[in-house]
Amino acid sequence: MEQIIRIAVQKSGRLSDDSLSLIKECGIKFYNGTGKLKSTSTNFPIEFLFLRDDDIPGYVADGVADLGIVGENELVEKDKEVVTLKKLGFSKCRLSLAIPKGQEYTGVSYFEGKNIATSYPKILGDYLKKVNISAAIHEISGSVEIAPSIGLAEGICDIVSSGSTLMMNGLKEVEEIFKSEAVLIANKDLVDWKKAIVDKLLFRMNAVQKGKSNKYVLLNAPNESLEKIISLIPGMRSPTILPLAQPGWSSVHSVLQEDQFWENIEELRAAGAEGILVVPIEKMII
Ligand code: PRT
Ligand code: ZN
Repeated sequence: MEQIIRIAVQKSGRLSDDSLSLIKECGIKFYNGTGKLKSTSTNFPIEFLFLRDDDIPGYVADGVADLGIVGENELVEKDKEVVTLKKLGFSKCRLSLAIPKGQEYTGVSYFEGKNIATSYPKILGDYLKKVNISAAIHEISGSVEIAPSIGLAEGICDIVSSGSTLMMNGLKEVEEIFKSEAVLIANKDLVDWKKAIVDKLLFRMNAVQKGKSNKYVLLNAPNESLEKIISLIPGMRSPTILPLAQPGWSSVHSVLQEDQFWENIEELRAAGAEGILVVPIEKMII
């Protein structure tokens, strides 16, 4: 049998583009024609199944797919036994309770004895149990935000990202009950040769992610401030220092973490650095 793993990705929706870009950034080539349900990479032992996101946890749990990319909200709601290998950092959102804007919110006891419409009955049910509230959960599969205005429920529990859908429907967010982002999941009983391919893929994904969270920095500095500057940007092992044509000056090259970026740049300027260039890194292997 040909040794190839299968990954389930969302066919079309909010997860699709980022899932496929991540795979492409890992150097994995494949043909993704519209309407195709399956595709095989031409340069990596992986086959793609394009599915509704709702079906991905189940396919991975059953072993129809070895891997899947899905939102944590869908994963927890479906409650299937799979292994989460990695948070992927995209499709971030939250699952929140919301009520009509005009209502006074007095805390979670507001929901006692009320009706709540949602597409996430499990996550909501678990939350209500945790906070000791008994409310009736009305499961609906879409357009949850209109439930209060048509008299179906007094409140809703739905995915929120910018908040504009709630606002447009005269609702306000009152409790965040779950945070979500896309995750890479795997079947829990992968055989060794499949695990080896998954490890190769993870190695590439980690390199891409590390690259994204770091920047390559080039700057010029007077030689007398080099010591201070090196202490600010230690880099992967240590920075590269090259002499400039102008005597007494050097060019310093190093790597900086994106999240400390502005703070570091200010300190570098204060230490005498100038001509600072910040360049994205495509991949980073340490
Ligand atoms: O067809 P299929 O079943 O595959 O897709 P789907 O329609 O069920 O899901 P899709 O593509 O809409 O979302 C896939 C995943 O993206 C979700 O499971 C979440 O993990 C994640 N995600 C991130 C979101 C949002 N952001 C989001 N904003 N999922 C849905 N929304 C919707 C939300 O339901 C609400 O209607 O957007 C609206 C709220 O957005 P704001 O920006 O107005 O607050
Ligand atoms: Zn769905």
